[in-house]
Amino acid sequence: MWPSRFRTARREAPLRAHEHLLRSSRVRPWPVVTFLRPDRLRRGVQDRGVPAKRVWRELREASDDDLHFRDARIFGSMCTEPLPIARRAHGMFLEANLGNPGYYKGTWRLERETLKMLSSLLHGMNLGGFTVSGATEGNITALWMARNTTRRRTVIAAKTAHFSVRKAADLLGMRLVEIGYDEDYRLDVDALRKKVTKDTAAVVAVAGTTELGQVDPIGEIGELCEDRTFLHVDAAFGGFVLPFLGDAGVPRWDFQVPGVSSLVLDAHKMGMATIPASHLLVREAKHFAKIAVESPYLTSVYQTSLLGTRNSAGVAAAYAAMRSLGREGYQKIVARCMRNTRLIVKRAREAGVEPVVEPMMNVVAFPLDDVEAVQRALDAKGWKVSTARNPPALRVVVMPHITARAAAAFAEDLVAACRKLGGI
Ligand code: 0PR
Repeated sequence: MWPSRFRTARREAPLRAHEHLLRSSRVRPWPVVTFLRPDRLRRGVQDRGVPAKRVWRELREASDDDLHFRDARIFGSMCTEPLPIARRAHGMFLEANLGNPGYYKGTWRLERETLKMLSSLLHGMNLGGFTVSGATEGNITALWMARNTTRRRTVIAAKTAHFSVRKAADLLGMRLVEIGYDEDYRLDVDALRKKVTKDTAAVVAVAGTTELGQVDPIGEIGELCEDRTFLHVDAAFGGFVLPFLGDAGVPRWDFQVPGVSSLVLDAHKMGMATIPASHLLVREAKHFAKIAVESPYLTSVYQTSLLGTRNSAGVAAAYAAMRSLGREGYQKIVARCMRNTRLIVKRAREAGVEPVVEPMMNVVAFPLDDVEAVQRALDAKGWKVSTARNPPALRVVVMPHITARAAAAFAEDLVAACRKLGGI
């Protein structure tokens, strides 16, 4: 039986242009799979190609129906407008396929250079790694390595971990043990201590939780895991924020912690690159050997990636973003996001709305009496925000496309909506 979301997708008529933009993503679940009924097909592949002009018009119409980061209305996404240089780099490397690296030595060099930059950023020595399509692929690959190296099948993660960990466990036939969190919504180390056993293949810790931007106590988790089990850090979001926050108040979270075995960070989130660009870094080479598959007719003898044909435009985009920004560039971007986040928190606080936790990064959540009513009111004003489950709250992600003006205008509308609907 299909889960209800899928059933909804099946029954509903296709959305009309524009209509979907007015609806809140939370209020009505999105169709996740499109089922086409033959009687609804307007056209299939036509025998003759249509003129390019017409194709362009169709593409423009589709793009006009999308939301765009440049409009500074999106507070519900962890992605942002890529840097112009990353965009151009992406376009330059559309043919490259690092699944067959011998043909694309230049792209391969860019990947190695990117990994070197990341190693130094993350306090790693001799790390192995490669570009992946996103933290989902990174999490799956890390747990695949952990399962094959340890020959165990249990994964432990906090309930606050991203749902991609659940996907990974399911795919890999591993048992996921979900544990609780402390009063700051960070993985509960005491609960972890009780659960780590000789059957534990891996622990997943998060540096920048999806819902609240919190960082699990990775220093303590590392001590617990060292020489006992594989520790994977999901820094999909935090990977390009934490190194640029300045040292004050940032706990150890990267390869500085000896127990950390692998780490994933998304360049297509705060890294300012294009989608898809993410990186998986691994401390010990032996883990790669455990997932290697012979690829005899390719220029590589073995493949150690989940994907065969590998996106390589994202490699160039990540390289371009990191080279052109440098530490200083990222520091400025992160500082601006944090200023805007603090401004929103300050205005909300003045109106009596406290965040769930003091934001460490540019993600903040406000617990409200009727979260969805406030979300709808903001939606009607053109602001896109999402919601958190744990606790139920309005989730605001303040990405680099948000200007100071947009943040101030959003804060006013947020306060007004909260006064009217949110029980303050
Ligand atoms: N780990 C963490 C901590 C994440 O936040 C995410 C994605 C992932 C893993 C998975 O990363 P990929 O989706 O890159 O494989 N977090 C966002 C989320 O689920 C992804 C996202 C981004 C969703 C932009 C929507 C959007 O508009 O919310």
